[in-house]
Amino acid sequence: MRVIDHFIDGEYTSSLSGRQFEKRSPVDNSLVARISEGGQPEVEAAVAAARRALTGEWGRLTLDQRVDLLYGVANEITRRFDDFVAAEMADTGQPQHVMKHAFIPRGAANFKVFADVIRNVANESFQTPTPDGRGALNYTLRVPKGVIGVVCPWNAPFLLMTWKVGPALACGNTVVVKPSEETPLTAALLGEVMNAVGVPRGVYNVVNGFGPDSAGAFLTAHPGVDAITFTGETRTGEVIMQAAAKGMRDVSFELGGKNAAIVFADADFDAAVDGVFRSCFLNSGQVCLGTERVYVERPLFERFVQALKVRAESVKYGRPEDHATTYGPLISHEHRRKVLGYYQRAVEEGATVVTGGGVPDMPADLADGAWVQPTIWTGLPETAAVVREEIFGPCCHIRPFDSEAEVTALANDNEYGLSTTIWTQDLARAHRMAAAIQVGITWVNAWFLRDLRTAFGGSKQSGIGREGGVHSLEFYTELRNVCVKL
Ligand code: NAD
Ligand code: 6OD
Repeated sequence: MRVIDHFIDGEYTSSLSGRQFEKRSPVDNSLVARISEGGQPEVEAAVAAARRALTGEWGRLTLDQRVDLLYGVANEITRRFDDFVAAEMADTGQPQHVMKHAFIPRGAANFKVFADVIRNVANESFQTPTPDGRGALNYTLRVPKGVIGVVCPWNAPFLLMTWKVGPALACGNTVVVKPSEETPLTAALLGEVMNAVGVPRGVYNVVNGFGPDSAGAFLTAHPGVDAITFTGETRTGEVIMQAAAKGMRDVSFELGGKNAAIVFADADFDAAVDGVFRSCFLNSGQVCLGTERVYVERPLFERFVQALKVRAESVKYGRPEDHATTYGPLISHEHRRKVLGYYQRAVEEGATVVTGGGVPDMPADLADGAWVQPTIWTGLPETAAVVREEIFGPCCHIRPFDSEAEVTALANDNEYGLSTTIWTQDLARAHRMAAAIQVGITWVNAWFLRDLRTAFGGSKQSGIGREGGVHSLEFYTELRNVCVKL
């Protein structure tokens, strides 16, 4: 059986304890690999390697040399594209077209874009008047923060990990990554890429393991970690924030969401149905930016619900390698229990189940996978748990609305504030609403259309800080001001 080890100081290593855990396929529950389970000793070794690398060969590289290495990483990911696609499919069970056209290409882009950003960023300078008339020159130096702890979720593992590792390395830091215990494969594979390209040892480290009382908690509590970047659930973020308080370490958090899609009667109907369908059901609904609340202007309501139902019922379940497959399983049986719990709760709260609501009939070879049906509800009050809480599954509640003011208030009435999509031909209205809705990202007539130079992050309980473009530099570097009397 295949074993996935930690990647520490440029080498694959098993755990001192010899402990391993199983990675099972979400598709059929077969054993994919055994994973070395890290604890305090592995975190200690990885943080020590990362600290050494800061002042070693990596720390001595010129900016151009560092940028060239990051381009090399991106090109090597592209050369090993099929390996990354296969690894991510084995981890998540999601269809190959999603991997090939969205998630894996972003891995390469995450290194290139931040190499470009760091090469082109200008530092501020001021000519400061002084009483003697000679003046002074103030300028800033941008320095790496040090060792960055990177704690990752399972839903788009390679995209989300490289979204943090790319800018962290571009800025000259070193990293210790703790991938999700559900999806360790692509983080491990990236170690091979780093070695092939000649990234110095200790710059990129991976420790596998769990969260509480395990690798995640040990890493985030480690005093040798200078800052922590985390993507995952809001409640986990609260725990990590407490760990980071000791030693005054900075945090950047991308957390949960309960995102609204708003469809006006003047919208391009087919585009809106297609966009809302993707935002609800891509990756089986396991996208932080995904839609779980849909608000449709009343004249369009019935037609829209029926059209979305048709699309939801047309998904093709299957193995990720099969070209015909459009829809995969949830990440695990544990997550399926949570999602099915919400499906049950919706019925108890009085929902009309438009479609789905349970487990699909699957052929015998897939029957042990973590499958659930895409699900649509109507008829619930805004107080219902499935309308308020993040489910992180392939489901949405659709409700009619009558005015811009009403739907703006509905969209804002939630503790999360990650993203919104607005479907309308009236761009003046779209701009007005984008300014009024309390989220980090608003899409108008689009969803998950990304320009990596833009600010990305959440409001309210959806996160702290912004990453993307120069905003990532704010987190992954510190500014030192130098004042020179002339
Ligand atoms: P999670 O919070 O359960 O786990 C994320 C990571 O944190 C895992 O690696 C886990 O092992 C680790 N962890 C758990 N407890 C920890 C602890 N006490 N100390 C240190 N590390 C700990 O999240 P998940 O279930 O893997 O991912 C799904 C969640 O992520 C959803 O809420 C989703 O909205 C969110 N998410 C947000 C974004 C965004 O950009 N805002 C993107 C993707 C996912
Ligand atoms: O596109 C990104 O940079 C990003 N962080 C996407 C997050 C997707 C969440 O599932």
